[in-house]
Amino acid sequence: MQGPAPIASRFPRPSVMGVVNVTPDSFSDGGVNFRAEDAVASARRMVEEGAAIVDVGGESTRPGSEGVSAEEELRRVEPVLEALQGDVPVSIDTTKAAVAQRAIERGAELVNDVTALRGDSELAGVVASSGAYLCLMHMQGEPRTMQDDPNYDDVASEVASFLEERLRFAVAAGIPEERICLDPGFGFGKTVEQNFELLARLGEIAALGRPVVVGLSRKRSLGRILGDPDATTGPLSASLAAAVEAYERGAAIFRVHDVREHVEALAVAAAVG
Ligand code: HH2
Repeated sequence: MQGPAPIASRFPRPSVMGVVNVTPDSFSDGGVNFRAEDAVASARRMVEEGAAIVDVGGESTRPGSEGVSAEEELRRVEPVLEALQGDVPVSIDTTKAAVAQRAIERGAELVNDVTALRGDSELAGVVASSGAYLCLMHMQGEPRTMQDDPNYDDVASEVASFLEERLRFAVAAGIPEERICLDPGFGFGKTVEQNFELLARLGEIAALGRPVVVGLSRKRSLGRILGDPDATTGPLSASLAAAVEAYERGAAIFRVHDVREHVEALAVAAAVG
């Protein structure tokens, strides 16, 4: 049997991944898509607007969040996956093997794991045996406490070394390198300054040779750089600027809430080259 195409050809630069949080409490869109029918309608609209894939998640990872059980996560996402199966390309945003397994059975082609295979020890096996694509993301600490005191000697080189090590781990667990993409994890255990340094030096992550995913859309650092020290989100205008800056430094896949605007902004960036 022929395996899936390498992730770089399945998602050419720039590709947009639409965010569909089936949660009551996500920082960016909490509650908007908590009802399955709303989530399904959002996912379909995002594909019409040019998303290459939609990232469906049933657990918020916002700073301070506690997490939910696999049963609750499945209760949220499964009806959505079922409705989208066969029509809409889906990524599952989960750290849990049981959720990933069920999502793959329901057609998910990518597993987006914000723990980079450090959470559930069964997850690597689920991905390896399924042929799914995998996103490995950097996070310092865990969502509940990650923004308490983020600390690095050199944020970009530490994130790059971490991702290189997790890539080796995933490959050793039987997941082909050509199916893996890497994400520096903007906002996951990083101050505003650290997030912007990481964005400026994103080329060092791209130099690892794997497609780079970025999740900058609506992140609080964008609101804070605009002068509101208590911002918990950032505006669309700032999200678009950040996406273009990331594109120029080699990012390939853009995890965003506002699909049409990002598709348009990135088309301009790509036309410039
Ligand atoms: N950010 C969030 C969730 N998952 N996955 C990847 N690969 N990269 C990211 O930057 C990323 C992610 C947080 O954003 P959101 O899903 O909008 O909010 P919440 O975690 O509160 O559901």
